[in-house]
Amino acid sequence: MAALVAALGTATAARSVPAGYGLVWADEFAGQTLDAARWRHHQLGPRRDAVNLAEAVRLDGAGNLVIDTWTENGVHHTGMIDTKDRFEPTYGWFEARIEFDSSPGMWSAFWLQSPTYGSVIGDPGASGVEIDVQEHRIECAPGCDLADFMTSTVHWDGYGAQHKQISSGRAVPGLAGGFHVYAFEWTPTAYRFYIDGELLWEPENPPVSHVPEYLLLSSEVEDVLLWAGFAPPGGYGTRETSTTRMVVDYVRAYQAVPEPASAALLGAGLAWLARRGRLARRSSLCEPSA
Ligand SMILES: [Ca+2]
Repeated sequence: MAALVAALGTATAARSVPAGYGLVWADEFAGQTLDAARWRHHQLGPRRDAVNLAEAVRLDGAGNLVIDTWTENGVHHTGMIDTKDRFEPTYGWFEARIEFDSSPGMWSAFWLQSPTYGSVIGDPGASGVEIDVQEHRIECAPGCDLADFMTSTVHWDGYGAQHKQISSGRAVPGLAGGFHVYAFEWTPTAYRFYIDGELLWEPENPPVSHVPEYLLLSSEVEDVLLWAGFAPPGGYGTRETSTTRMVVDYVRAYQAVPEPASAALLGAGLAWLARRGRLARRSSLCEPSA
């Protein structure tokens, strides 16, 4: 019995999706090729200090999406994908199980973006916001070690002079090694960021987006000391030899499920019975004692 209780306790602790949510979209990356009905390549061509290529994004045939980063002839290559025009939810619970790489000069992320980001300055609810659930880097400056940090950020009001952001970073021992589940809950009033089922950040009075947003998985290179550190002098290795990669086991999206009609009827019936019981008790109290 004790073993059963312990097992149930473990199962409860590991379950991170709140009650009331139902799965509405997912990619378990079980096939051999990226599903074009779910994903598209994001900004192919030069971006920052790399060139995004479609072939940098692949399924490994063992149930994982892989985004490789490599260097050929002095040029870094990597990739990004998004769900634009395919899956653009408003509100929900979004989670991805990811193993990040720890190479300097690059970072990888699981994030959401609004197709109308920055269109109405001063109204992030109508424009949408950029939500970085997790941006993984290992450096940010000399002596700065971010390998075990979960860094979540919300950007709004464009990327120019009006740009605003709130950010939270917290050390999570062991984050740099192995898979972890990064989750984000977006409600009409709140943002909550989780790792492995543990709440890490819930900003007060956040700029909540009330418009559809698409999901992104990305790796980028920015060969700058004060962001992700310098890239290795010789690059990341060739496509065949590089071990710099982001591996994603799954991405799942859940949204609030309306109360089933049968449950609502049952609830109304129980409420009626309770009222009737109270009335009956009240009337008996009013009856004159014998
Ligand atoms: Ca998988």
